[in-house]
Amino acid sequence: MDNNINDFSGDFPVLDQQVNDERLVYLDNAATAQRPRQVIKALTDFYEQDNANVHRGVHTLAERATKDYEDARQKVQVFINAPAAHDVIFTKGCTDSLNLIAATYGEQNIKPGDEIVISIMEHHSNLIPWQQLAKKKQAVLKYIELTADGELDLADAKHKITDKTKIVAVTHASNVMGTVTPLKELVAIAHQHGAVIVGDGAQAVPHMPVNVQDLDVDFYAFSGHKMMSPMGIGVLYGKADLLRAMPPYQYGGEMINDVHRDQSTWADIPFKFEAGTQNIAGAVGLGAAVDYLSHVGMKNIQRKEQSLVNYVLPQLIAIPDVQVYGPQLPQKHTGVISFNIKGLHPHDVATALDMDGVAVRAGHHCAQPLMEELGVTATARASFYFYNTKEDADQLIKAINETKEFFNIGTI
Ligand code: C6P
Repeated sequence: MDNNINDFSGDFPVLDQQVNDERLVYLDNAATAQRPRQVIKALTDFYEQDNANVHRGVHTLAERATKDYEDARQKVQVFINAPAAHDVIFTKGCTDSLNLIAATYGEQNIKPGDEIVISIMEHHSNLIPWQQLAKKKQAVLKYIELTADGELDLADAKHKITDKTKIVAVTHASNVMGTVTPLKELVAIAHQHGAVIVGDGAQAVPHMPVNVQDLDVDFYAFSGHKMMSPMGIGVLYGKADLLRAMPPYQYGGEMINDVHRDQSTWADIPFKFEAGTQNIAGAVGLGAAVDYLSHVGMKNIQRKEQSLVNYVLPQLIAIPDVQVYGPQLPQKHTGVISFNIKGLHPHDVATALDMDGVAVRAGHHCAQPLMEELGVTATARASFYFYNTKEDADQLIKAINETKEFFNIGTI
């Protein structure tokens, strides 16, 4: 185990508690991460000192709030290496960002007979917007399939992406199997065929260095709350020429240039896509989360999570009657691990683990087509973040063994 960046316990007040008389082990980070004191303080400071609406007032608080908000945008720009701050649009979250692209770029560019290509491991947020757009426009929705060990099948992607493809939309990391997709290669294939490509970074940005210019991705979406910011704030990155050519998503205050009785013109990016009062405090909190993550270092975070997976995955796979879905090799995994215990419903597993203080998610994880592909209706899912420890992994393994014993699994 890499112990370099092991002790963050003091920074995360919520982790310092017992549930059901056991030490809390929070392994539901793919659903939402916990917030460090630094992010909570940034929020409190904003509300106690600077709170005002942005881009509207000339009074001191309005100017401070505007600076805080735009500073947060610049922090995100640097964090993902976007070419300019105006390429970073604040949204409500990853779901909102993906819907924005479908409702604007998709509406404008998809015609009958065009093809949209996604993968079978997509979260519903990167599936339903394209499914509904395809239906509305009489376009064809195609799915890139998985290899036998749960990775995105690049050969199938080469086959599915054709000159008829107008949009490719693929997750950067699976929220079910922890698989990292070859996004850069997919970008190259999509561009060879003249298609734009959308990356869903919800499970990637919090866990690994992401460089949108190096990926050369056209659009990239992610949520703040999975990277320790407040909920209700997210990001859509887009290439400026594409964003400028797109129609607005919503109409209202602050997204306009001029409004007359019969016609209106739009503000430049990013404001064209930020109609109405935004989640200003959320953006400030996201900026603080970016500061925290940058201070720890995304490479360090990735290394720490990898060492946790190296430690826990082989132990999990070795437990009789436990099935792990997706890649079985730790180096092919993020900190997300889905599993089932033979004969038990994942909800019962999650409830039993909670009795031992271990918080995991159970269900279809908003990826029902993937569940169908895996031949299950649901899984239990443990998802690690850099503040988790080897002791957390030990408590998970112990709790799984106790759950098996409690339900007499493997003893008859
Ligand atoms: N996945 C999970 O427990 P929102 O809900 O907008 O913040 O993020 C949507 C989303 C999009 N793509 C991927 C790959 C995701 O994992 C998620 C959110 C959570 O797996 C909640 S369902």
